[in-house]
Amino acid sequence: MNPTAHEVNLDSLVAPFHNFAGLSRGNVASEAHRGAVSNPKAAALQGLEKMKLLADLGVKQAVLPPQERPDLRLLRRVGFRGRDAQILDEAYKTEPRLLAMCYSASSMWTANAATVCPSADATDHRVHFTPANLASQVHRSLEAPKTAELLKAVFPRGPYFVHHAPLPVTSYWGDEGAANHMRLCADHGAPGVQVFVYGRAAAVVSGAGPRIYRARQTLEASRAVARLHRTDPKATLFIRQNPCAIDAGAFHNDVAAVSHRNLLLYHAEAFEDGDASVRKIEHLLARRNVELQAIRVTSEELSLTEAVQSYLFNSQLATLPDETTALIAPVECREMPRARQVVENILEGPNPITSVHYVDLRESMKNGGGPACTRLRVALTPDELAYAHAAVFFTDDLYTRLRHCIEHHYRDRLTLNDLADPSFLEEVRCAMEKLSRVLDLPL
Ligand code: SUG
Repeated sequence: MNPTAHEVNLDSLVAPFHNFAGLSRGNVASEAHRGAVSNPKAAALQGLEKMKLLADLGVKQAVLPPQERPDLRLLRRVGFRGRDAQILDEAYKTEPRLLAMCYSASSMWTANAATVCPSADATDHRVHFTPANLASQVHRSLEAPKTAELLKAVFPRGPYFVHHAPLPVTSYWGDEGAANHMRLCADHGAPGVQVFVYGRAAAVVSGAGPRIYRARQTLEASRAVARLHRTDPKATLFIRQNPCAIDAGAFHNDVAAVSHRNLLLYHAEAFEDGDASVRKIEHLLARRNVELQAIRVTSEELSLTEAVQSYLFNSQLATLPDETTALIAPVECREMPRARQVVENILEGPNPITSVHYVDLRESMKNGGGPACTRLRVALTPDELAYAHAAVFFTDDLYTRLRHCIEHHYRDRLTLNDLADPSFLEEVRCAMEKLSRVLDLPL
């Protein structure tokens, strides 16, 4: 037990080529904004301001650089030839959707970067990382190799950190990372309960699944990650997302539920067997002498559709220095009267949440990414924290330098046609180089 452990929030800076290509099936916001004009500058500043808010609230915050795109290597691998400009031109003319896949800024949703197991939960007492293969979609599957490299750079191998390879990239092991994983505990440094939330069992052919969309996370992937992370089987649970929630647009569990320490904020329709899942979590936590504090929001209070529109359950929960808990909710929750009412009820209810901060992440939200999507939580003891790459930790100076970079090197208007422009590629390369210097991480 290490009660002084901290939870670090690792966010990725939004890339200068953030765009709306409508690539994600089952993600209603992404599909609805296909072809819209994006504002990469606003997107990056919105993400940065959210990081600053968390840092100012006393949460340990760290930043990853965006991943380099377009993935020209992939385009060459599938037969495009010539100079970079020719490849862009040819791909744009013949397979514009493929060009958009290679130019996606999707590494900004760091909750999907990996699953992390803190040392308190691993039987070998080390911190385990498994980058998510994101096998369900081409544009996201491109992220895993670089994610693995970045995580190794930030959490160097040695006495504390263990890095596993992403699971094989096939739909059998579809792995979406921490967005389909919850950890409940009394304190970040105390042994907790690991909850893997899967959408489908790849090995089971029959049975009722989502009717409209395909579930992304498989039980097989969740089991593999739990094995790799050496979690205690007596403190590990595998529960299934409600297929109806997936069909309503909750493509990841974190669109319908969020946990923090012993707190679970969830929609009554989030899990397939409803409250039986929550009782299982409660039972395992009780074995650790921890009492679950569950906040259940019913469909009468907020329908699944409203949950997906407001992204209420994609709020972040953060323990403040005075031990109260803050809800970091998207501004959409303030604007939708029924979501706002739920927030107000939560603030008045018998639970540790006493404050709300509404954050504007509209650019990310238009692609289906709310506050919780943009961060990967890593619980670290002081020794583990001291071993991590210091340059990525948020300071006022880092904030100022990143802000300067965004203001000078990011466009405020980007269309899908711009992706074919070789001068835009030059612009992107220049911005990426500057960012990698600020964060002292390789491109
Ligand atoms: O995988 N959107 C992402 C959003 C990920 C949200 N993450 C969590 N819920 N943790 C996705 O669907 C849209 C890209 C586009 O359409 O261009 C996209 O990939």
